[in-house]
Amino acid sequence: MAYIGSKCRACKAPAVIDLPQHNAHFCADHFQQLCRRQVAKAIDEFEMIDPDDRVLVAVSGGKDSLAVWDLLVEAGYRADGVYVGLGIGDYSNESEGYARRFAAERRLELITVDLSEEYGYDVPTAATATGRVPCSACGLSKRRLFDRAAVDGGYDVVVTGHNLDDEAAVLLGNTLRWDLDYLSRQLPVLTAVNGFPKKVKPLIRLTERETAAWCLLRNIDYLVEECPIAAGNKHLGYKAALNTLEAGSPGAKAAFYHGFLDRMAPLIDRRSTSTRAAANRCLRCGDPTTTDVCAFCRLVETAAAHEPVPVEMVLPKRRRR
Ligand code: Q46
Ligand code: ZN
Ligand code: ZN
Repeated sequence: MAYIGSKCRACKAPAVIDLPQHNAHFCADHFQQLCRRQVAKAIDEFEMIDPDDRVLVAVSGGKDSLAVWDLLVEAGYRADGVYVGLGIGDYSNESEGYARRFAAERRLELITVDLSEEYGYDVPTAATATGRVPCSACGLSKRRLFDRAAVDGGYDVVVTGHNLDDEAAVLLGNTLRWDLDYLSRQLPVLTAVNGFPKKVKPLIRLTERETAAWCLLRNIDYLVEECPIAAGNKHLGYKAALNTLEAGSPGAKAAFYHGFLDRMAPLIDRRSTSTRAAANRCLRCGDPTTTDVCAFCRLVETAAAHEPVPVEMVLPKRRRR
């Protein structure tokens, strides 16, 4: 995959990737060094992980979560993985296979949790039962199950594979609505509070093109297919808009997101009304909540009482046969 005639900025060997935001090409070795440096910089700058922390990586079987797990293990962190079976048809079956193979080939510990077995519902059923877009029920379920797995397993920190594209897209959505509450919570580190584990995003300095290239160069086999029920997820449109800007102004995406973290986030700090810090306790599960029964317990009650819904019923219309 060498770029014909292009040379690595660091060593002048044939380049395998061009990074317009760095105005440079890199060979395989120097590209990997750049990825390691970017992850180490994010971890240091935001005090994400201590060297002796027990780390739990939320793994989906996609490129980002497998790349961050690989990068952390390579850097010497004690990192296990957790995979949540969401019941999204073949997509879930395949993604679990990728996560399991990655862990088995590297002799890493992978915890698996199945939403249907543990709580009696899956994402298609939850989306239908609540009448909301699938990502809403899915995100809430994943957050809770990752938190639970971390607390039950005695882990110090939960790592997610959110990359620069993900974070910039969420930031654009929050900014378009000037949602100060969400903006004030959009930080790459959530501290441990009220029994919730610390959560961090070490890939905020890498784009999804870079995490894909990392996987390719490191022989990491990942699920390329996107989630079939992601439609309705506005972030896909925000990502496309940012990619258009980036094509015309390389580095715009990073400047937008990191400028927010450097200059805007400190100004709106402490506005957050996150349920993580709420004083009330859920009557069902005992977790912090601003209402009597937390959003997750309400979701479980609604979804588990509903007839199981096959994934085909929640596919966007253009994907149904
Ligand atoms: S798995 Fe779940 Fe994602 Fe699919 S339903 Fe949405 S949130 S898109 S990362
Ligand atoms: Zn080089
Ligand atoms: Zn609850």
